[in-house]
Amino acid sequence: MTSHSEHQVRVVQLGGLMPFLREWLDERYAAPELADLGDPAGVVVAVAGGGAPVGAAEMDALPDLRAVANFGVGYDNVDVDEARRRGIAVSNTPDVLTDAVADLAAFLVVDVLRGLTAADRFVRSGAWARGERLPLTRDVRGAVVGVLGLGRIGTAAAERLEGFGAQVHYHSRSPKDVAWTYHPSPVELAAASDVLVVLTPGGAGTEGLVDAAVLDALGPDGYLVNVARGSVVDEDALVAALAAGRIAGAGLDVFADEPHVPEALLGRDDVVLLPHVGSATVQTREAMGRLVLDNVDAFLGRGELVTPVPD
Ligand code: 8YV
Repeated sequence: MTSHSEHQVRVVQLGGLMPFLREWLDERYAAPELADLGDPAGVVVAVAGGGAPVGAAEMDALPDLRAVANFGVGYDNVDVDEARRRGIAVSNTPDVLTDAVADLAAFLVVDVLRGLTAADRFVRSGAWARGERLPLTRDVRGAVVGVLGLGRIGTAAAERLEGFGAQVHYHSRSPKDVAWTYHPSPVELAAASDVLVVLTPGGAGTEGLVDAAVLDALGPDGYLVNVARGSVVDEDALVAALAAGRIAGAGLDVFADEPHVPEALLGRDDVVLLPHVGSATVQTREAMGRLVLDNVDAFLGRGELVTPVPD
């Protein structure tokens, strides 16, 4: 531990950070947690992660704050409008996690179609040994995978799924220069899809985008995969659609109120539930951490962030 009292503290940790990144920040900048910060004067950069909120209250507590470096490509935890009003710049960690999250999206598509996680439970429960049988599952080849949000991660997921022989359809705010089939609305995409894969950003602009109408368009043979943000899906509508058999199943890495998962999902064999692990590999999390440090260094050195969030 570096003694904070001997230094002018310029960087503060806003919580939600992984232990390795907390160590790096402490070693490099002697950066305390906000709760342990004495005098906030002179703190110009705050580092946040794990969805820890950064809003007016945090900004009020740091009168000299000029930049927020967020550990994560998603920055729906940061009140960017409030930051902009106060002249506070915000960075995220794009690109370095694209492959890991796209991998997980593709794995969940394969899992829901082939029933892998349910099959693992079948073996562990002794059902196989007792001579019980699992129902047959579905081929990935030929399945229509509808990517909702064709950004960096959506595109990388689509490429992977094409490798499995799936047909890619998508919806984004506008059509992209790609060979995949565009649909002008989430409902139309869902109606055409066997698996709808949510890969939009979170935040107010996409809240509840996947609602009961989208789930009904997906239909009783359709699956939902969400590796984006829980807020994009109306979770109550999802629970109701699964309970009524109005969709076939779901693969979920994100939830509306993490780490809380709706009780009604826990006992269901037609859902795969993961604890928000899209980017959770050693290599990817370290690369995200290095990019956070690059942003902090660049801001302290020349007043600029390396990967500012888009306007
Ligand atoms: C992380 C994520 O789980 O990058 C994001 O937006 O959701 C994930 O990579 C999280 O941000 C790290 O705490």
